[in-house]
Amino acid sequence: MKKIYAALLFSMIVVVTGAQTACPVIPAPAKATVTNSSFVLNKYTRIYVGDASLNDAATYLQQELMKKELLPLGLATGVPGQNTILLVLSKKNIEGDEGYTLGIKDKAISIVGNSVGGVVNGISSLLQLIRVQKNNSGTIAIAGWQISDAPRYRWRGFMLDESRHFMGKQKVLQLLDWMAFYKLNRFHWHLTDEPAWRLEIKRYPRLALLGSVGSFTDPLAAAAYYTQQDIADVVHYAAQRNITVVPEIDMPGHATAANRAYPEFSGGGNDQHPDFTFDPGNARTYTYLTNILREVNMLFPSGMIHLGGDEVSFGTDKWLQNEGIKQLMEAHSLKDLKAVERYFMERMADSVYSMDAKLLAWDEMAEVNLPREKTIIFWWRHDKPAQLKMALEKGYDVVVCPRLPYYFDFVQDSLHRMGRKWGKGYSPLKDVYSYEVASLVNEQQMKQVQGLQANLWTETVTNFNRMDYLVFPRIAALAEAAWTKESLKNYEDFTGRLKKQLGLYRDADIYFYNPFNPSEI
Ligand code: TNX
Repeated sequence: MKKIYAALLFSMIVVVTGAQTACPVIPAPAKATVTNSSFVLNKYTRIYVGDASLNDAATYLQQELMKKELLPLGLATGVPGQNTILLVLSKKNIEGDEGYTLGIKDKAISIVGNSVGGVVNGISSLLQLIRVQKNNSGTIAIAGWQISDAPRYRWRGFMLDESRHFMGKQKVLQLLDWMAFYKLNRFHWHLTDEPAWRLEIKRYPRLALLGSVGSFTDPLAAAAYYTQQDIADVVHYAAQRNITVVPEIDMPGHATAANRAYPEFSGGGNDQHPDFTFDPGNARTYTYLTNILREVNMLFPSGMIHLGGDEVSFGTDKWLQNEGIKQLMEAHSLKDLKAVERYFMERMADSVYSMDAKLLAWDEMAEVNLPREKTIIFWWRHDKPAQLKMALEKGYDVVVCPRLPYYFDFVQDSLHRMGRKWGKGYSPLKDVYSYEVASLVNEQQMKQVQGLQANLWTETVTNFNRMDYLVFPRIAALAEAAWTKESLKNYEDFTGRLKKQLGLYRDADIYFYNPFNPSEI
């Protein structure tokens, strides 16, 4: 008798664990079990919104089902009946800040989140289950699942550089759709750099009007920038999808386009990088930049501004001949140009903090002394782990985005010519998936690691196809690395689930790289 029980128990365990790996969702949920039910989604299905704060989440679900499933679903009025998708807020039995449960039963689907973001994440899991299971028969029957899920990291980011090449609003909204589909929740928008300034600033109109002419590959490219209305639209669209938009206004380096519009604030550069820096020796530079940041802070309600701070030394050749800088160095006993850089950043940091915003910056700025609770450092130089360690030792929160494997301008396959590679350095799907920062960080410091981010620099990204080819399918691997606990990560299993996603890319006209058939284009 005992033996029979043991065998029964064993087969139940096999069924349960088997069911977990079979869940097709990317990123893999913390817990997922198959149930015997099946929900039929049709045009009579209604969406029940359990709390007014979930209206935007409902809109996200409605828009997606309209676009891809051609189902214009209405909202339920009054007490929810059968054939309903319920969106509910509750803190009970749900982990983390953005956790959720998703239950698919015969008569109803319930998505319960412990926050609006949690509900959005539940919606994205549902959308994935719908899309990878749907056939062409017209009816959409979704197999029963009971999922209970929460993210590993709170920062699951993607950065797009639109200074080097402008992609435009429609492409950005499409990117936000895919980010939400994979539960990425931070869109870092690199809007200013050497070739162009892409953001309207009302107080300094020439920034957009003159600064937005040109691109990395074509100095004569027509002016292209986001109006403040465009920004508001993108920020709202992102918020509906649980994505916080973080603007980057790079300084004091990478300032060439701005200096073209307002040369009086230029600190010069060199032949390779003309007018690369803002002028730290001119007191009016600080007022000018602070005025810009005030508008930026109004436009982006994230309460975070990324000030760059990278590669300043590319353009400091003329600083020692600058009278203003010489005086500044004397007045504040600044010994060298690094000290001037630090002074500049500390002063601009005060402006950011005075607006009640957090300051974000690249890892060069780990050297600056800033308040830890208001600063996040982005570690990008994979060949300089010391910089990451310094940031952590100083107590800063950190976002981890090492060039290899998280710079998506590096190619996915050593044979690719679209994009960058350095000798053997490129970023295959597997590296993006498998990356773990733990070997560089002690357990205590892991609490300061906010999460992971991929950065798409666009020097080589001249059109949408090139962008898609670099982003897909690595975005899915990034998402699982940032969402799923290490103990549940499994590359073989991931690639099995990924195969189904490629069909979705085809349906969406995405020009993706197929890792299972590298010669396909
Ligand atoms: C370094 S990463 C940069 C970018 C370039 C990128 C190219 C960083 C903070 N600065 O300006 O676009 O390399 O991979």
